[in-house]
Amino acid sequence: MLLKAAPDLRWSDVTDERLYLHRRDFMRTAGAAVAGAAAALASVPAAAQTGTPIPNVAKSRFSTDEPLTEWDDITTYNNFWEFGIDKGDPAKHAGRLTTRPWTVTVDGHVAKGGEFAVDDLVKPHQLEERIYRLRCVEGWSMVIPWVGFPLASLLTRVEPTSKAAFVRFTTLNRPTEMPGQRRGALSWPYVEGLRLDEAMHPLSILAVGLYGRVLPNQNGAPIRLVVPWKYGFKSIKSIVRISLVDKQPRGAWEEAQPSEYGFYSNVNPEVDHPRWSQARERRIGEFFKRRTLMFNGYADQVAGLYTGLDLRKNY
Ligand SMILES: Nc1nc2c(c(=O)[nH]1)N[C@H]1C(S)=C(S)[C@@H](COP(=O)(O)O)O[C@H]1N2
Ligand SMILES: [Mo]
Repeated sequence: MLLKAAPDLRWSDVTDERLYLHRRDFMRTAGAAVAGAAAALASVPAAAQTGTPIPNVAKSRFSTDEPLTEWDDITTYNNFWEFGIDKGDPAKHAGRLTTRPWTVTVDGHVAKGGEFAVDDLVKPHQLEERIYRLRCVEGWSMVIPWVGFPLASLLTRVEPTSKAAFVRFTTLNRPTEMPGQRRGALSWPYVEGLRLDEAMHPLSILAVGLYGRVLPNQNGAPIRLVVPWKYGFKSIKSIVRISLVDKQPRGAWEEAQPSEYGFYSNVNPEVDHPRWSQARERRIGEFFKRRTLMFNGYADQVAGLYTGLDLRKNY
């Protein structure tokens, strides 16, 4: 049941802005995949691809229609501790990260694992725009138009075996390009995990872009996880390994502070962080705080994953 992308284009192909807009118009009116090749500039260095428009992005019924957070806020107010702990550090330092060549190893309890060049990993999948709320455990939130594809379509492809119960994700470990990794703020590399059924949920995506453009490094290029009903730290950036495992993985934050950060990390306004309330949040760009919603507003879609689980204990 894997979706096929239009075979003539790669998500990382370089096209110029007008061509991109024209393609979108054409798709809207013709309602068909666009034929013809993009002006691919294979020799353009990876870093230059950041911000490049991505062709053939479909709309998704899973998007919220709330107003979008501005590009400048999404790309300059970041948590990516590999580049420093201040919100402005990732935008300052992540430009140095080399994102090609980049391989993602898929291993563990899978029949068809391996080491994949990131573009090969992405290519078979129909890219979609997914406008999701993101709620950081620190008490702020954004509305982000990601470009990505369901994690489930990748997992289905690699064929998890019956022993696979969880998915463990690992970020790149490269202190030469990630100055934060030369300090011990967290234990590196950053790791996060999901239960297999959470990973297979249609809302869980791997993102490669935002606002229709190749993902800026500070947002987790070349590929990052987005799980919108969980606190933002579960949405691990710059992934190099996806492992199907039988034991519940221990994430970087759980490792650092197990009394404050649990495995589930579902957004829950009724369970306070030990040092602050989680009842309200500040939407970046807005002045007044708003009420935080259970499962970040995705309860209708995901509450069923947790029936029978005590969400106060399993925070
Ligand atoms: N590897 C890695 N992934 C990470 C983080 C990090 O420090 N390192 N921070 C997390 C946190 S706390 C949040 S809120 C989101 C922020 O994503 P954004 O900067 O794209 O909004 O990324 C998450 N993914
Ligand atoms: Mo966060």
